[in-house]
Amino acid sequence: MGTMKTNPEAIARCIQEARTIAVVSHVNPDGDTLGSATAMRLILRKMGKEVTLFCDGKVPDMLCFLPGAELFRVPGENEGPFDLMLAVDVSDEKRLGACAVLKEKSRRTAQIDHHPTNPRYMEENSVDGGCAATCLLIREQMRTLGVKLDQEIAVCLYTGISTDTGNFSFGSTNADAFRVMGELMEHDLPLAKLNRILFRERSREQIKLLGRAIESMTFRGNGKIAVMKLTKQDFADSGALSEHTDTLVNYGLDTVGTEMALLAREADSGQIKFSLRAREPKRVDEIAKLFGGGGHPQAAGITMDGTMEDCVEAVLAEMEKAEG
Ligand SMILES: [Mn+2]
Repeated sequence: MGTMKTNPEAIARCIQEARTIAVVSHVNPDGDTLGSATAMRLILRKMGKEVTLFCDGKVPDMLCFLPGAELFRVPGENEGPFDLMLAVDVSDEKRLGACAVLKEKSRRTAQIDHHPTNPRYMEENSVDGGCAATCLLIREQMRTLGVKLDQEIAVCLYTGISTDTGNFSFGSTNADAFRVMGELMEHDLPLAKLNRILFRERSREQIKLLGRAIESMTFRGNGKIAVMKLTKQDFADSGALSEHTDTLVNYGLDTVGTEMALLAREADSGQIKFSLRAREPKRVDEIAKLFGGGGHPQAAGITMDGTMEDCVEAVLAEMEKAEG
């Protein structure tokens, strides 16, 4: 991988020499990639550039407030050509999805990212694997470009910084994040309003489903494993969709005394889908692999065929072994 260092000067040269710029976010877009891209659009427009936003994936409802969120699209048949393609927060080429075609339609390619595993797949790569969010690197890039902050850009940058740091609670949160945060506040960042949208509001369906999930919670492994189950009936009664299960498993792990959590749900396909979580040093990725799943050490998933009871007992047996 070599040394991971940002190179805002090289990116600035690419930008200065370009007139038309394609800014690209990653598939299954999150707050950091969309915040980075929408901020970049505002920054580049201040420089008189012609900007097009691309993303292979729908902008989540929660992030539709971002200025320019409605402009994202998948590349069409006769797209471009562009002077520059700039990917933001895209950890590897596969995460470009259908936007990968823009590489051939752009005279130059560049990226800004903060994933330590980034293989530097563009011509110019400004990558800092130790940075908490790509939006922090966008702030650095603005200085090199000589573009000043304003309230709209502050909203975009805050979205990426706050979501990638778990609202300033993950281990990756550092002094840098707070220094930039201070600057954003000086530009009238509507903090309370954005916090409500990003971290508190849920749809009625999600709240109803949350109730079902919590009601189903039981404890195993001497109380150290929280177990939640959602049936097709729970989804039908609440009106929620399977995408609404996203963060529910965290309620298991947030219960005092637990070290691992499991949420199992009946998918429309009839299969059983698992979300597994663990608190360090416990891990769930190896357990997930045993059942053909995968993920990160502390957050993994599995899809299985079988009845809810059989599947849950099989996975729980392995989790209890790991709990020892
Ligand atoms: Mn990110």
